[in-house]
Amino acid sequence: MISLFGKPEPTLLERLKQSVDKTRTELSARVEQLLTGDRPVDPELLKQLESALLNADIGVRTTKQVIAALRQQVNEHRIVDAAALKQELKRQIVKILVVPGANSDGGVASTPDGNVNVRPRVLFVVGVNGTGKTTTIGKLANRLKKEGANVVLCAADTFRAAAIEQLEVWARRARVDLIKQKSGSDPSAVIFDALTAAQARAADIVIVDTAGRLHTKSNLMTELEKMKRTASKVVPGAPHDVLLVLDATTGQNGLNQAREFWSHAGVTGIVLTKLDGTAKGGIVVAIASELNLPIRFVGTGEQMDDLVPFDAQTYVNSLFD
Ligand SMILES: Nc1nc2c(ncn2[C@@H]2O[C@H](COP(=O)(O)OP(=O)(O)OP(=O)(O)O)[C@@H](O)[C@H]2O)c(=O)[nH]1
Ligand SMILES: [Mg+2]
Repeated sequence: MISLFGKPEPTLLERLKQSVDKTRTELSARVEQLLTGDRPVDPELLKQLESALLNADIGVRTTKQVIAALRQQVNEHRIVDAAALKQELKRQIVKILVVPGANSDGGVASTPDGNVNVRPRVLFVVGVNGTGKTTTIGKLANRLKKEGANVVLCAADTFRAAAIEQLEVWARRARVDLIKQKSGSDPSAVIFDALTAAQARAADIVIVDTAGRLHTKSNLMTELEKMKRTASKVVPGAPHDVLLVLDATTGQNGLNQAREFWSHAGVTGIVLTKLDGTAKGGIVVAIASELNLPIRFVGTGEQMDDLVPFDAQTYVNSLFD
């Protein structure tokens, strides 16, 4: 693809490669070191590989699972050299990352059962404060708008000062509508307004920004439940998607957040942000493996276009090749 300035636009693989640069140096340089040349495939090699995976935040459980699968194949003489071991390592990781429900448009255009006719689709964006929810919504709105969707944003983070203004800036940039009330209003009331307005405007999708922090943690989950109930009263079946935004730089801590939101907020997919600034990109694998949740998008920077639909094979290639 050629951009306006005649410079070739980076491909998905190149962009992912740039963004996982740090993870790559950490993980693939070590894997590369271990798995090239004619090193014999022995228990010592598997042990070193195990510690390389652990360092990239793939997680203890997932690492053990991958290493066990590799060890079995080594024992059965199905893997005889380092190159074959690397191929099988990649295959195992892709297998973990391919979760039902993941697809190329990030899944936001259709319901999990593939029904694209529900209108408006309602998408909640949740996560702890500062992970990148509002930014992701801006990027996503821009993306969907470019694809021709009629997008409405809903400013349901009424708690943090300036949250509404921040979403307004993104709505202007992406040229989409925003429904808001004044700061401090009941988030569920804003959702009610937004969904009613979206129906009147025949919108295709409503993206709901939510607060990352309230007075207490139990408040946050209770509030989310209330917001979901309100949404379903206006649009039956809503929310159709609950995307959890996780900051990749937090590593294993992200996994704990994911667990909590998963059990309380009915998360249907993950957006992993700030992959451009971390050596902990391996957390992607831990999340997919432990929660069986699809990674829908990854954030690769602070600009409007820095959001890429997640593709397992491309991701693993960007890590290892
Ligand atoms: N480098 C990088 N920065 C990002 C990315 N996504 C978001 N950010 C930055 O992260 C910071 C927080 O982003 P917000 O979108 O405000 O996060 P939030 O989750 O809405 O925060 P709260 O509303 O306070 O809960 C901002 O400075 C963003 O520019 C990303 O993919 N890469
Ligand atoms: Mg926000």
